[in-house]
Amino acid sequence: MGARVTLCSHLDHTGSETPNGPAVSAVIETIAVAAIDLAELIMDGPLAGITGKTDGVNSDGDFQRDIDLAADAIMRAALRKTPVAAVLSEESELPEVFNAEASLCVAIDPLDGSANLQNNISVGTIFSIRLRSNDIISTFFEPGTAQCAAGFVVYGPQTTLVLAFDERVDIFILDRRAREFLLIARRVRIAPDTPEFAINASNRRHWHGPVRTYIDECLAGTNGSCAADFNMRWIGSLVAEALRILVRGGVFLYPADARPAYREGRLRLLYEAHPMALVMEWAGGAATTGRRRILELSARTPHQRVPLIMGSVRGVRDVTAMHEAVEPMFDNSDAPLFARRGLFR
Ligand code: FBP
Repeated sequence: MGARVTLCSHLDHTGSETPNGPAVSAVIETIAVAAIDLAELIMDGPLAGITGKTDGVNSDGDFQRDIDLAADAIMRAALRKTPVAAVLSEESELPEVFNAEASLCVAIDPLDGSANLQNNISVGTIFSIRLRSNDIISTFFEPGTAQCAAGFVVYGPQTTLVLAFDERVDIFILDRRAREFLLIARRVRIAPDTPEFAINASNRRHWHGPVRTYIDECLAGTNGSCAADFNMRWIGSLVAEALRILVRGGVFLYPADARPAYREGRLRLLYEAHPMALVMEWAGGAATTGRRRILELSARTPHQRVPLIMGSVRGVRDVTAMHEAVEPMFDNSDAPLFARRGLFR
């Protein structure tokens, strides 16, 4: 890549057509600066007193580690200085109103996948930005199409910022010495047809028929309906899986399954699935529940969960075809009884 383009200079030239573009840029820049502090804390880990131990549970019943609380405090303190009316964080039960006159609302998972940190595996921050409606809190209950920007940071061997803004997706890497993000990939496009899937296969016995059939077809390789030998990846860290899809394609599935706590999936709509879906679609990929486009869904509760299938258009289309071949009432049935073969061609 030619000239060195910083996130700040990129934002100066992007989003001029977006309503409240300068305010959105200010929020993005603030999240990025806070992410630099968080990256340093994560890098130091135990050296900075981070034990990784659970300190309790959040309102949704997830274990909260000291690093989750530290990440939440860093992001919240940063966002207070921006034109943000309210913030919904994974770590608190309800949205918090910051500045009732401000024009934007932010949903954020300050540190996704914190359980991975003890093994030095990538974790991330995921964010979603919306223009506020008259009633501040109802902003969060509008469909994902209401997002004006979204993105995520991956704290891994490099600190990477993926930004969906102005209907395009760009990738930045942190220059640690200069403490600024530099553009490394513009207008990223997801490969439409990569034979690679990511799913937590230990849950196979709980999956519904369409998901089980799709994965069985992938595993059948050139002998199956997909007619391709598939590779498998599972990092167990949403941000790392999403970045991999942007870089080399493939499909990621975290479906609903038969376990009582997973009837609506595992991942959260407002600060995981919605922002990821915006990133995927603006990079030419797709994101669905298997039956519905994620961006058309509205949350009923702040921490609502949702099945998430995202990535290359061909993979997402094939999973969707498997669902369409089965009445929703039979989702919970064994695949061989209900799936039709030869759907992919
Ligand atoms: P948290 O929201 O609890 O941090 O977990 C989210 C997550 O780690 C995702 O990043 C990842 O895709 C998923 O959970 C992994 O789930 P599993 O425990 O089934 O591997």
